[in-house]
Amino acid sequence: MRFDIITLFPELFGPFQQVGVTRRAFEQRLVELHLWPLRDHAEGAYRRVDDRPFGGGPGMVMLVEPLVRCLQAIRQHQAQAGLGPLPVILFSPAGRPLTQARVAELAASPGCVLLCGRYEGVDQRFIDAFVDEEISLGDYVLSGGELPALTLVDAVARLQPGVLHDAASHEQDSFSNGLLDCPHYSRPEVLTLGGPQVGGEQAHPLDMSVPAVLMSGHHAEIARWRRQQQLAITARRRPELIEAARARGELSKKDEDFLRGLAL
Ligand code: 4F9
Repeated sequence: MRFDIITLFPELFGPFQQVGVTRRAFEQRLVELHLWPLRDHAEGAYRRVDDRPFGGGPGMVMLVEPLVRCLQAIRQHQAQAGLGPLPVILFSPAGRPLTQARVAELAASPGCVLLCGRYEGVDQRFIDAFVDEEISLGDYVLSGGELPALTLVDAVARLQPGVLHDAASHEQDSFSNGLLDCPHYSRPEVLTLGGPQVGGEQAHPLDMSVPAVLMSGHHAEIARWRRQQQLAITARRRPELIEAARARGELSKKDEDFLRGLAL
C-alpha cells in the first residue's frame, strides 16, 4: 500500500524507514512512502504556506492554495500508478480517536494521503473540500501532524502480511482482542535485586520470580492465566474496554465469573 504524505518537514520520515520491524515492510515494498514537501508548491519569493487568521487571534493558518496544488500533483502521480484518488486524512486533535480497528481497515486498503498540519490549523475550506477523515491520536496538542502520521504508518506497516516474523505475534497485542495485553517474562527465572548499592542505601536483596504457572508447561493453564491477567488489567485501567467487549459478546461465562470475583 501507499502513503502520500504532505508535510513541511519531510526529513522527519527518513530514519524511520531504516530501522526495526517497519524497515522490513519498506524493504519488501509492502508499504511505500511518497513524501510531498508542501513548500515545493508554494509561490512567490517567500514561498508562503501560512498566513494570519481572519478575525484575528494567535497563530497562523495553513493556506489553501499550496495544499490544492500539492494534492493535484499527488492525484496525478496516483493516476499514473493506476490508483484511483486515495482518501485524504488530516491529523487533528479535533478528529475521531484512532483505533486498532481503523488501523486494520487502512492496512487492507490501497493507501491514503496524510496531511500533516502545522501552526494553528488548516484553512477550513481545504478541509471541507478535500479531507475525507480527521484522526486524533489523543487529547493533547502536538506541534504538527508528522508524529501522528509516523504513528499511523507504523501501526499499519506491522500488520502487513510477512512483516512480523511470528504471524501470531500481533494477535495477542493490546487491543487486538479489544483488551489490554498480559504481562510478559523472560530469563532469568529468579531475578535478585537490591543489595548495598541500590539507591545509595542499604537495601534488602529481593527475589523476583516469574509467575509459576508460566514455568509449568501446562498450556491450557497458561492460556487461562493470560486471559485472566488481560481481564484484570483491563478492568482496572480501562473499564470502558471491558464494557465494549461485553457489548460485542466477546466475554465468556468464565470471563464474567472471573471479573465478578475481582477486587477492583
Ligand atoms: C493531531 C494532536 C492528532 C493529536 C496536530 C497539533 C494532533 C495535532 N492527535 N496537534 N497538530
